[in-house]
Amino acid sequence: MKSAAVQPAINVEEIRAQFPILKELVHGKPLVYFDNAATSQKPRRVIKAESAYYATINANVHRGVHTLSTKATEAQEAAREIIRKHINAKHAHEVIFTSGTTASMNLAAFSLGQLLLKPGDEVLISEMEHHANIVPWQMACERHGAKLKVIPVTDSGELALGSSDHLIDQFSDRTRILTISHVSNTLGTINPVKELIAEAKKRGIITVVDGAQAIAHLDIDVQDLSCDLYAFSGHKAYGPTGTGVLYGREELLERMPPWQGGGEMIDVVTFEKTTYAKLPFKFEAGTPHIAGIIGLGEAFRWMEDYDFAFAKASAERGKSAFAAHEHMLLEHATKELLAIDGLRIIGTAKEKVGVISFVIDGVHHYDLGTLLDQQGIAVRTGHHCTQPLMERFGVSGTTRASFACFNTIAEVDALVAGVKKAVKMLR
Ligand code: C6P
Repeated sequence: MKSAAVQPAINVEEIRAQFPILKELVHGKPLVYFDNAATSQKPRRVIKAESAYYATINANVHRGVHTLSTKATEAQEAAREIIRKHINAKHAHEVIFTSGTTASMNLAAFSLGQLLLKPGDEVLISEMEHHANIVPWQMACERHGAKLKVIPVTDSGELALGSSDHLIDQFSDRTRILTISHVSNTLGTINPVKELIAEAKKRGIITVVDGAQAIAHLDIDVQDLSCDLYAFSGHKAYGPTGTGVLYGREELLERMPPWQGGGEMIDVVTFEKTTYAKLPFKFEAGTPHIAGIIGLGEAFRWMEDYDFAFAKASAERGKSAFAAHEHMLLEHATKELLAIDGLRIIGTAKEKVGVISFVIDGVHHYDLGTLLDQQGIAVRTGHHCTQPLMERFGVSGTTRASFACFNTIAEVDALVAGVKKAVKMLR
């Protein structure tokens, strides 16, 4: 393992060489991919691991005694173990495979709703949540007669946590669940989730973290955070689409009822009654995305090799070489974009990952995104599945650039030049 003190800057060219898609041309121009918050690109190792499963060991898992099924099961469970290690969960059975953060949140909201919510109870979220961390809880509240309460967001895009001796003024004696994003997909804000969780715990409130935008950028230690549940998508962390995880603390998962019924999640089925399988299988009904999960395991091995290994060994947990590189890109982009007349950044929190959202007077984000695409530059435009947050900032949408380890300063300069060119054409 490398130590933080001697950690060299990452070798971006070496990293770029591992992403085949970066050689693609878009409209005859080299691809500049700045839509990593929507989905990251995949290194060759991940693509190979997924196709090797289909080419050599394709079989269902936990179902057969034959050789291929045993090999597929071993490969899937090895992925579970590498993810356990990466997020520092106590047990591998606390890692539940899902199809992504959306599925993880629906599982959490359905099951915790059944377990905890009574009429008049409250679920606390924030104004910066992605729809995946709003709608499932709204549905659970409707089912159980509970209320959704919302922590507001400040002008800089941070949580307005109150000024009294309570860290969060919004906690009440009816709050049962706090569910909050670790990092905002639209603003890039890193929320103080560890402190929030500590406050919630003092009051016996169950805590859920949406880690979709944190998993590829921060060093996640679920025991250190002390959260009850932590959700993320594999495809935002260099892994395949259709993969995700819900981490849960063992004692809570044991108490939570299953979300979906079907094969593999049962112990004994009769027409009168079904008893459920042990963790994690109680929450994994049906055939999983085996190839994807194996690819996801390889994505975590890849991140461990190239990035996080040093962070785990350092005293300064939470820092990673990728994050430091992305932060440098963020600072450069912020400085250069702010020099453009009429451009305003939405989300200026002190603690941010490499996400930059902006609006420009007299320029529609959709037109800007289209003109950038013609220059080979991929950004996301629109509301980013955070409509209440757009309303808070009084905009219909933004243009968002989100950075990954393989992006370069030259690409940021191409974005800035592209924006300037587009503004001239559109104004
Ligand atoms: N945000 C974005 O462009 P899924 O789609 O299930 O993998 O992830 C949902 C999700 C949940 N929470 C947060 C904070 C997210 O950012 C996302 C996905 C993408 O910002 C697609 S909308």
